Amino acid sequence: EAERIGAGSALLRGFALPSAADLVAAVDAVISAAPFRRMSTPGGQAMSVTMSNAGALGWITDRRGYRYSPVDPQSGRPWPPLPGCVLSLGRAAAALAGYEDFVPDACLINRYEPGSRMSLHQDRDEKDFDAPIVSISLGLPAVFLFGGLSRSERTARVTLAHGDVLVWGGPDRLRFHGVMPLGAGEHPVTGACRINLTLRKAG
Ligand code: MD5
Ligand code: FE
Repeated sequence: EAERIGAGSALLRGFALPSAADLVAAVDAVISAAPFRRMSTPGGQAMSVTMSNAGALGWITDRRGYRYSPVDPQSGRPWPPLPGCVLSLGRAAAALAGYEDFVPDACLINRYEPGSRMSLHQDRDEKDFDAPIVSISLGLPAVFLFGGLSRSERTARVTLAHGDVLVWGGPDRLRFHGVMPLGAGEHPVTGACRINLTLRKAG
């Protein structure tokens, strides 16, 4: 069932399909309190992906750098709580991949429209690299790039479709990765976009 991407990772195809409607409703509720917004890199470039967060901590970027914040800088209020259906799905996926005690405190929500992409990077803003990251894909498919531990290593590509769940941990936690520009399309559940939820232990 689980496809091994690397020694510490597992691709669970369709694992989120049974709860996809609940997940989309949960995202809608989060977004009504903390709308998707376009953030800028420390260098001043607007990202093409729009983002929001749920949980005790949320990932943000601005001129001062990349970091986690307990409050939404746009509202000054705490991020909406982590939805129960997201938490239970993420914990179940982590357990299937061999991470029994995953207690995420952050959920970054990325929204890709046609043309949106994410360039090759590592996720290094979390305190504890021993905890895995669980990624849930909803809506339009995307080509995901996963590389090695150095930027120059060649990347492999895997298509992530609606309902796919990826768990990254252990020796794969710090791999370089990115997302190719999203193709045009219309998905019955999300419309003309891809939504990616990443559950993290940030603090
Ligand atoms: C996405 N998001 O599809 C991806 C899914 C991000 C991001 O990359 O930072 O918001 S998370 C994929 C991931 C996380 C941690 C490690 C690895 C991949 N990896 O080692 O390849 O929007
Ligand atoms: Fe990332």
